[in-house]
Amino acid sequence: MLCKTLLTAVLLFSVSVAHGGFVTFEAAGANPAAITSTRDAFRTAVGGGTVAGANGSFGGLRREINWDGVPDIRADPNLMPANFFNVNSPRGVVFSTPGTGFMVSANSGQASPVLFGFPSDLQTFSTQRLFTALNSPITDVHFFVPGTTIAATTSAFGLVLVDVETAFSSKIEFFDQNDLLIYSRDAMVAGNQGLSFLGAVANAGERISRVRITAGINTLVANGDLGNPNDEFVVMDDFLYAETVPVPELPTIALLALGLLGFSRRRLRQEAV
Ligand SMILES: [Ca+2]
Ligand SMILES: [Ca+2]
Ligand SMILES: [Ca+2]
Repeated sequence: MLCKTLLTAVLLFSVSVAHGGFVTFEAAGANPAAITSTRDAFRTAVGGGTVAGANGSFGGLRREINWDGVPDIRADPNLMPANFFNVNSPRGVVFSTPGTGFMVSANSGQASPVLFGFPSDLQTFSTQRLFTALNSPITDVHFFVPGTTIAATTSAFGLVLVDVETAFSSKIEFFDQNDLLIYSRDAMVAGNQGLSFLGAVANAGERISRVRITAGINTLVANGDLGNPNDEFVVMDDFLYAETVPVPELPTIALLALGLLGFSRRRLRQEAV
């Protein structure tokens, strides 16, 4: 009986991971107003709140990163450390990229031009800073218990993309703890200088261990300098995600399961005798 219960629990868990769904939130348009109601609906689905507390926290239920509080010394032309939002401002995310690092754009009055030097292509959703990987369109987002190295997962992630002009150029992908792809969605086209919101919320208990953002095809090399002037250039603004939850230690679960199985086998043998 115990064996059967355990097996059923394992099967249910597997089914929910493999076949669960996500609710998508998406919109695109020429200005912030075009995507604000969709962003607000995403916020509501992940716990609500409109005014951030310390470290971008909304009541302990979700977080946001709008890049705007990053100090000048960590902004264009300087790199932003990949772990800035788990160390300097602990929000439970660390970035990686096949490229050469990360940059947030300058505020007006800094030595570097604003908007990464592309005022005719880019605009902000939240003023004034934007975010991008350098020399790659790919940013991977890894989740942690904020301020620690304890691996964590989230149940929802969304972001604002800037200047998506061609279909299938930009997307988000979610991976579970086994690095299996559990969600993928292309961003809506917003046109030159436009804004796209794209996010998804787990509705069947799925846990997101990593988010891969593909922002366009082009790459920013430095302020005003693209990898290929002819390719689709896309950068990012606000990130929104559900509060991270620590990953259960697998050895503990495995030991518990093995212990239960051993116990039930002993009982079965005893009953048979
Ligand atoms: Ca453009
Ligand atoms: Ca911003
Ligand atoms: Ca573009």
